[in-house]
This record gives sequence, structure tokens and C-alpha cells, in this order.
Amino acid sequence: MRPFEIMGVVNVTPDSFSDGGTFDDDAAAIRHARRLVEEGAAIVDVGGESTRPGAAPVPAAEEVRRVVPVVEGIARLGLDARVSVDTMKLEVARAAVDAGATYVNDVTAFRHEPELAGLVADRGLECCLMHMLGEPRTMQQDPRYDDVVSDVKAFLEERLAAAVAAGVPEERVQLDPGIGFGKTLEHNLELLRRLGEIAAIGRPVVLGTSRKSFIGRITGRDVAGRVHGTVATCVLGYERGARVFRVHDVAAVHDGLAVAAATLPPDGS
Ligand code: HH2
Repeated sequence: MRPFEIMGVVNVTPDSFSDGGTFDDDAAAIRHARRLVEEGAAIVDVGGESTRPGAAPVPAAEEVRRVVPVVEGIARLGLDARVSVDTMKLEVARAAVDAGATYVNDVTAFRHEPELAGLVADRGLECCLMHMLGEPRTMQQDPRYDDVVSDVKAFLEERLAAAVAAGVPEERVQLDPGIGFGKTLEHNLELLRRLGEIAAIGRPVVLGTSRKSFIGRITGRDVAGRVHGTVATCVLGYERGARVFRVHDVAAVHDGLAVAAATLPPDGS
């Protein structure tokens, strides 16, 4: 059976698109992380800055204030899961790593602060490098590609090479096509259809479709009603080669993936 991992989302932001403000109390965020691990998350991803379209940037000191107590609290629980920090800032990543995070999820793939690659290399961390066209404030204003899958693939190959050149072992890098980050509905669907081309790079593919607006566009559901659509994208993404699933609804996605994994040929073909 091919392995999969679930990355459970713990947003400690007042303004995230699907769960903003839910866990702005540290204790509630830490309890939520424990629950996600009980439901099957192998990684918990703690984020203190929303990247939803149009989101305002958060100063590093404020992001540290939001993220560090939660990372520390989760690390102290001694859960059977790695703690990830969802940040593009060196200062935030360093503080989170000092507090117990061992995984850096950077939606800018080390473009915002290239020194972040050095931290990942020096501290022996894992990282996720994600594709985004433009920046959150403006990324949904008429995004264009020659061929979205080839463009995203070339970008990820280039960022993987940059990380390796900065001293990060290739085995520590995971790659993410960045569903919804500077993409139209059709761009997202094309990436999902041809995800195998991204998996062919040879690093684990992280897929972040959870509750996103393209699912709402297809189903007509608001954020709370997008769980079933999310499970469908994860199951199909898994079949096409994705291995890590960044989701809010861990129990539902875990069940979907467990059944999908049991149904696929055991030799991984
Ligand atoms: N999506 C979001 C945030 N971080 N990281 C990766 N690697 N892949 C993603 O697809 C991804 C991500 C956006 O989702 P969410 O965290 O729920 O919302 P917000 O950015 O508003 O906090």
C-alpha cells in the first residue's frame, strides 16, 4: 500500500478564509492540534498569517506572538506527529523551530526570504516549497500561464534546485502546486487532472485543496459544506501521485484516503 500523510491545519489567525478566529485562544488551538493527530494527522501545520486572496501582510513580531506559544504547547504534548510552521518569514520560522517545529511550509518557496533555506539546511528540517503566481494581495487578478502544469512544474524544479544549492538535502523537500494561489478554476482543475506530471519530479507532492473556493464554485457550497468535495480531490489526487494532504477536516480525509489506498494495487503501480 502506498503511504500517505495528512497535514492538519491549525490556523491561529483572525482572518483565515475557512477557520479564521476559531483558534485565536492558544489553548483551543493546542487542543485542536491534539484532536487532528487523534484523527490521523502525521503533521500539524501552524499558521499565523492568512494567505487568502487579498489578505493583509502581518508583521513578523505579531506572527511570532501568534505562532510560538501554540507550537510550544503542541510540542510539549509529545504527540506522534511533526509540527510544521506555515510562514514565509525567517524570523518566524526560527522562533517556531526553537519552540519545537521541524518542518517549514513556505508558500513562497524561499523567494520571500531566501535565507530561510539556510535555516532549513542548518537545522536539518523538512520543508514544503509551494508554487504561487504573484503575491496573496493580487494573485487572483487575471492569472495567466502558457501551460499551467508545465509552468508550475518548471517553477518547482527550479525552487528544488535552489533549495539543494543552499544545502537542503533533496530528501527533505516536498513540493506543492499551490491550488488556488494565482489560479483560475480551470487552472486548478488542470493541475488536478495532470498532477502525475508534478509527481514525476520525484519528490512527495503536497496537495492543499481543503475547503477552497474552486470546490465551492463546482458544488455551490459555502466553506462549511465543502468537506465532501475536499475528500474527492484528495482521493483523486492520491491516485495521481500526491502523498501529503493539507486539510482542515482530517477524519473525513483520512477515511477517504485509507479506503483509496486499500483499493489501489499493492505494488504501487
Ligand atoms: N493553502 C493555504 C495556506 N497554506 N500551504 C501549502 N503548502 N499548500 C496550500 O495549498 C496552502 C498552504 C490556504 O489555506 P488556509 O490555511 O486554510 O487559509 P489562510 O491562508 O486564509 O489561513
